[in-house]
Amino acid sequence: MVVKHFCLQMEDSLKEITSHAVVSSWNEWDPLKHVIVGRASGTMIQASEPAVQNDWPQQGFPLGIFGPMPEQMEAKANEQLDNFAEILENRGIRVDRPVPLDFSQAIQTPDWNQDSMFGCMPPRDVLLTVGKEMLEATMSFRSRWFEYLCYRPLLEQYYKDDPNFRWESAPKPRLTERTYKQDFWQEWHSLSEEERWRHTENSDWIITETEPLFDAADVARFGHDLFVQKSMVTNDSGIEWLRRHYPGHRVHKVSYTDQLPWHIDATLIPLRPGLVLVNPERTALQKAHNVLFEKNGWELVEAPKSVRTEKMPLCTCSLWLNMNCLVLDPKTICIEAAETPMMELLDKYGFEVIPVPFFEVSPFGGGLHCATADVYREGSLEDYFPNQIDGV
Ligand code: ABU
Repeated sequence: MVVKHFCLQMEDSLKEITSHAVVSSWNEWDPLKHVIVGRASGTMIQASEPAVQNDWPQQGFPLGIFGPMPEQMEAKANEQLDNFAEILENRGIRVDRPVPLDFSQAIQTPDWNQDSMFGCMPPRDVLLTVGKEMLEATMSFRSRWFEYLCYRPLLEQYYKDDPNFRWESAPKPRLTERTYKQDFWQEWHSLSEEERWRHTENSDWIITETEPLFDAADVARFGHDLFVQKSMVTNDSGIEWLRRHYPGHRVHKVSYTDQLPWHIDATLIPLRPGLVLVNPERTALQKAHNVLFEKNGWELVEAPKSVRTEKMPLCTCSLWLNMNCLVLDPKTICIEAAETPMMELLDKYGFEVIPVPFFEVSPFGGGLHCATADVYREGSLEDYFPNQIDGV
């Protein structure tokens, strides 16, 4: 009798172990327990392609020249990434790292050839975790078409370990000439400021509506509500695809006064229920945007400017990376170590602020949020916007 009881108990605890959720994350603030942190190794100034025209003659990369990021820069970036991973691990968070490919290799599909890839520092661009699902984004640069492969060893493992993990991949885009507006960059460089703003108001950038396109980093997760930015890399069709893919969620299409928008995570940053960080230079183009937050009791806090006045060489991100933070739980947040005004602001709001040196990582694709992808946060799916309104 005793033996039978013991066996049943064993069975129960085994069931518990095997059904323990490895993957789950519904928002940007619940207690973080497991995360992916990117690597700088092998990152390239990618070869020109329709969507990307790097032109840095002063740094040895004039238009048309591509190649690996300088070795010393890569070493410093990896040092800061490793240090960040260690900070997280010391706080009891499990950290996984991607497996870099040879990004210097030329790649091809039946539709195109591309002379190089990019890298795997910013997993946030590629992987979108919503609940028990991780979704590989379509991406819209040819150089980033195969980037998901760096995360496959991890996703394969999560799939084995978690019987409830939903592993999804959005339709791989063709990225043919039809996906891009011809001569966009040439025209853009000849436009006046006023004409550029007109393009922005009309969300008129390089990608067409030929096929659904989105980067995962254009999505800000607030439980039931997903705010998705239309941008240089995310089109209407991509937002519609996300809407159909998440029928249990409300997908809000948003855009801001950002001339060449590229990812929402230096524009709209959820901090905790009721508190969202907003970019004072990027106001929402939808009048209903702020009303929706206010009607649901959210405070919109304007971010202070970065202490820096110059970006790192070879950096494609803006100085607003000071907003690109990682929330560890509703009371704890990682901020770039030099960004004192941001740290002081969040301290006033009751956060324990963890300073993380990260500026050297910026040329490799972003800040602390970009460099991570959620695997597991405690918490469940909640509705933080019970009062919906039209127009956003
Ligand atoms: N990938 C985040 C970059 C956003 C920005 O530079 O504004």
